[in-house]
Amino acid sequence: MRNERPQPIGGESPRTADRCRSGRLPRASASRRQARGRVTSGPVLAPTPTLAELARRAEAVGLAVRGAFHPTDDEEILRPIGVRAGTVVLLGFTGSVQWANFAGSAEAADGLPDPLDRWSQRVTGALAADIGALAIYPGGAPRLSFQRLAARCEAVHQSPIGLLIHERWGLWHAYRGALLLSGKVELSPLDRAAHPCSACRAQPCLTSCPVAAFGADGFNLAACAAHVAGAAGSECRDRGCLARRACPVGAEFRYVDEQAKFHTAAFLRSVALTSATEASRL
Ligand code: B12
Ligand code: SF4
Ligand code: SF4
Repeated sequence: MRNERPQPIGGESPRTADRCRSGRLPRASASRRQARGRVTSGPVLAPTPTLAELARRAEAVGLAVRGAFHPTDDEEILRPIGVRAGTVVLLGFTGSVQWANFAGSAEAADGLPDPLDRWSQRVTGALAADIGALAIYPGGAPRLSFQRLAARCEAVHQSPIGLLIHERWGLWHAYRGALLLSGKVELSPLDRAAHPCSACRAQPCLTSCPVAAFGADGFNLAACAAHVAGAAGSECRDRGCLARRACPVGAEFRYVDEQAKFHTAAFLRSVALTSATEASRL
């Protein structure tokens, strides 16, 4: 599949969006396969929405538009899914602004695994189906780098602790999905604000972790996870990563305790799952 040329998007049905959401590569219809490299005729496409219209629709389903970009015809970031798009629109959370939309949802209350992923897929999938876009997700397979997507869409920078930092939201933001549209949404040039970390001499994020998980060799995931899961880790476990909380940028957007606790629990589950998978491969 990787060697196939990217397929264009155009007037996809909800089923195509479903296939993409489920992690399977979207397959082009016979007519689109024949007309590789361009968006074909076929179903009448809805006019390409403006970014303001997309922001309004995203807000209505509980998400924020985080930015957008026009990928190249052979966009490296999208190569794993073999899809060609006119515009990629990134959706996500900023601080705790959208948290209540999820926290009050059926998924948050049903006791089943991965409630936030399921909520994100439901609301983003419905939006994608509405506008004839494909939806992709940070947890999808094949895995796409949402941090690299984000760097193309909005003014974010790499922080010393690996997370992307935004001049307004600081380290308090995340990505919930992206819409791939066939048309080119009109975009203003990206205003690359100055890197917030360049004005931060003290770099408290690097010295606040009780187990010094951010060292010269990168992030010590095992040390972090052991601490967070242990008796001494209640501060990280219940209120979120101390290193992240030490950052002065966007401090007013720090996650509310309920949100921080939810993410830390998800992080621990994900690390346990990864270790179990790796162990079963040995
Ligand atoms: C797998 C993954 C992890 C794994 C990383 C294991 C590993 N090193 O492989 C684990 C479970 C450890 C992890 C942890 C966290 N992650 Co994470 N993670 C992802 C995920 C789903 C895939 C990354 C990937 O494999 N990409 C594919 C490769 C090709 O792209 P890449 O950009 O080179 O990927 C690397 C980085 O993303 C890095 N990475 C991922 N998360 C983190 C976190 C930190 C602190 C660091 C240093 C690096 C790092 O690991 C990848 C492989 O090297 C992405 C979503 C996505 N699809 O991008 C989120 C993502 C990168 N994670 C995110 C977050 C927020 C976290 C946590 C802070 C979650 C939390 N608790 O709230 C924690 C950090 C731990 C902590 N102490 O708090 C956000 C980052 C947002 C931002 N502002 O930059 C993302 C984009 C998810 C999202 N929905 O927004 N994560
Ligand atoms: S504490 Fe300073 S160096 Fe660390 S992420 Fe925040 S601004 Fe950047
Ligand atoms: S969660 Fe706690 S242990 Fe893990 S990196 Fe953050 S401060 Fe360190």
